[in-house]
Amino acid sequence: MGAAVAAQEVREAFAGLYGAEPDGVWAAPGRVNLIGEHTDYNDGFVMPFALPHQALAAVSRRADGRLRLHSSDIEGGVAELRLDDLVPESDESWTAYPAGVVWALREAGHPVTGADIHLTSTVPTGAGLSSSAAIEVVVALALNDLYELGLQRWQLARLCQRAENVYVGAPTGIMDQTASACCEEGHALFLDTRDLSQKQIPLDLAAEGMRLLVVDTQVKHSHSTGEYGKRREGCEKGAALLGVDALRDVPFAGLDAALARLGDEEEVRRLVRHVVTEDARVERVVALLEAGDTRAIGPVLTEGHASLRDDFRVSCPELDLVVDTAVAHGALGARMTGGGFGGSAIVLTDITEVDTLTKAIGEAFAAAGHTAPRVFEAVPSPGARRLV
Ligand code: GAF
Repeated sequence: MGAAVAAQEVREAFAGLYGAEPDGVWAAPGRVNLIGEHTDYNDGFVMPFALPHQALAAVSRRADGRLRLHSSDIEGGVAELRLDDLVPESDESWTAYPAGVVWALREAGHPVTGADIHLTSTVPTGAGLSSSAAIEVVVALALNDLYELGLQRWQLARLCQRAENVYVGAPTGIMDQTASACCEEGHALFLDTRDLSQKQIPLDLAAEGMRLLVVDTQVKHSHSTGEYGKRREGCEKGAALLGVDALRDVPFAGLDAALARLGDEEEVRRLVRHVVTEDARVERVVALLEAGDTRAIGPVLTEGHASLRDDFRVSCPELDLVVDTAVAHGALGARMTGGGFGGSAIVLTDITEVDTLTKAIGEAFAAAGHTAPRVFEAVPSPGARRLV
């Protein structure tokens, strides 16, 4: 569906719900991460790009301290909240994401006095593709425009992360919100999560005869469950034991010495090894892409998967099956993407191998008795923007 048609549908749905045309319509995408996993809460490097799948929001201002929320993707009608009643970790439903953004804006002193919001999204949920960040960012961007707050994209991303960490209660990093807010069409975003400095790296796989497939294993995951938080705590413990602010400060050249200093902390040692080698992998991928050697990133992606599986331990049998099958059938590289514990993998392949790989992965899932995966092509797409 074209952007104009989608925007018109959202406008009409808003008018049907709230009895008036919205002040505007905004879009914010989900993302895949090419490389740089579980590095963002260690002040490290990441390299996501925006998906064509996006959240759309039709929004109008209100002046009476009320927030009305509706999603066409969820049963249950319009939720009506009072801004003064917004309290962190008080809401376990989907409304915590948009309400959390309003809470974070107000808590930071921005004069938001209410809104009517209608949302719809094509980002698959629970698939490790940042459906929550897309919702947060589209709401933040809309309110930034409507209330003329003048916040920059990276500031919106920080506020959205705060909404997710404090209001929703999920201890995630800054990658997903920054990807949704700052990615550009035709580019991957090389992001330093310490200071949010960014570089847009051109990525035109089709021009080089390649494709990037996303394989959604259909195994649902959530970052508010304990395992993600445990990894984060383990990394913080590693940084403390090594006397650095964050694991980003452990140089790759000094990794062996750092690991030796961790003594019998085997669990922490593995986390540290993943983060430090993963930061180095991001830098390798950036160097290869900038040198025009795109095919050579494949093995780096696969190496990253092994590190997430063996050291960081956030993979699962379905993700491993995608990667193993893809590599065995001629993929250039493959890895899980996002937080893990389910969700999606990415497969870099020559265009000539797309059908063979898709079939092989489907057959491997059927033979293992897993639910059939959903496979689609990912093209670097635009970041968040106003449509109408
Ligand atoms: C999830 C989190 F939301 C991100 O912040 C990041 O940590 C990612 O998992 C792992 O790289 O998507």
